Amino acid sequence: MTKVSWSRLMFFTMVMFVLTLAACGNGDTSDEESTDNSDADTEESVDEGADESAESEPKVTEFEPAFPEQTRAPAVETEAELDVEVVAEGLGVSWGMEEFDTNRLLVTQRDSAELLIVDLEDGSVSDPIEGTPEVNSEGQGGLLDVTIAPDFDESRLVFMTFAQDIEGGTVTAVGKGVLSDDEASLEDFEVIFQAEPAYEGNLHYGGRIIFDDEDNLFLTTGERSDDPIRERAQDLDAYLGKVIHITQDGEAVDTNPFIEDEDALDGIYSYGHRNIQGVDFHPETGDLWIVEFGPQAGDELNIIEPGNNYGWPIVSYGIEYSGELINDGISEHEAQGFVEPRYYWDPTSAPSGMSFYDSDAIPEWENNLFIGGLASSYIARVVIEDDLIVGEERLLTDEGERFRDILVTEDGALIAITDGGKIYKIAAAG
Ligand SMILES: [Ca+2]
Repeated sequence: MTKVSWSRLMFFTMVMFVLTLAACGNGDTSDEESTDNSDADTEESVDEGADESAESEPKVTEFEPAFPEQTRAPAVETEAELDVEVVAEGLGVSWGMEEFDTNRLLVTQRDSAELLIVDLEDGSVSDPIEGTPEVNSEGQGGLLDVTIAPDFDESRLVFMTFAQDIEGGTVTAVGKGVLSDDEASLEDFEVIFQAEPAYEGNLHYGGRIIFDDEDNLFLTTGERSDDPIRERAQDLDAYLGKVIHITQDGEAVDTNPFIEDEDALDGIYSYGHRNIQGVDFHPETGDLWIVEFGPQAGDELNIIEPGNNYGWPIVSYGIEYSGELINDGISEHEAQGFVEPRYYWDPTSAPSGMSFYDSDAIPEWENNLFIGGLASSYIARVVIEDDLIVGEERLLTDEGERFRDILVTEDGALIAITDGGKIYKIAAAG
């Protein structure tokens, strides 16, 4: 295991800020994948007087927020002493994880479609679990998220999302299988849901899943990126660009908002989203929060309510990668009949997986939201009061990693997995 000094992490923050700007400004149309070479000349030009906070960076767009707290929150800094440890490294793109047993994680490998068990105490990594599904691993596809059934201790049910080949292209699919007692295989794996229509493309699968307190699943999808398919995010007869609410058998939950609407798909819970890779319930309010990847800037934090339209691609606080305006260049959501994001980023935070800190192990972090950044190469800590974002901090800025997913263990450690195949553990010092 490798120990990383926290002060050293903070020292190189500015370096990564410069790199982030370089990565964001390159006009690459493949947002998620754009920065694989961005770490090249890292350790140059440390500007000691620099401020790396969200509030002081140059903006990409001319848009103004609908309310003052909607973007560029004041910088905050964790006061507690923290230990940062690389628990495991050398893995592939690690996309999703779940703590299925105390300090033991199920971790997906996106490209190889492997499901692994990682022990946080000794850093050991298991052989791949047999019985995982066939995936399409082109582009942003592959084996994506993993979670366990609420009654896992009895049922041993594991749920996963993945990009699947079907007639007409690929879809975001959800499947489930039973983890064998020896933890070596997933048995009776079956696909329970496919977010149709299929599309011949390999971008924007969304793919996070989370159980609610009635033991049903929320699934997030993407709108498959390309113009015009992305316009299907607005359509209620397509599962693209949606939050979807299904049972453990893949059926629509019978309280869903469009059940009575014959022209709408029953599984849809909310719509008008771009690419949602982060979802969690606020520990205090119980609200469902998501983070969605914007175009160039305009990544959004949203509180999801049933039946609501979040506006993509009609309105956005971001612009096209080409620099052109999106649609008519309208940012304000509410005036156009859409839900305003609670928060948005300009420039981008390239947000992927996220987790609320629902432990008291680090008291000042309680109910804060932690979001993994890809091209941005940091973990965003977001402080929320009364559903307003009142502070933002950037963690692990000098690591040069693309942070793909975040979880908080039962012991209150913050775990981050990366596209570079590392597993970080951040815990209170001592
Ligand atoms: Ca929106």
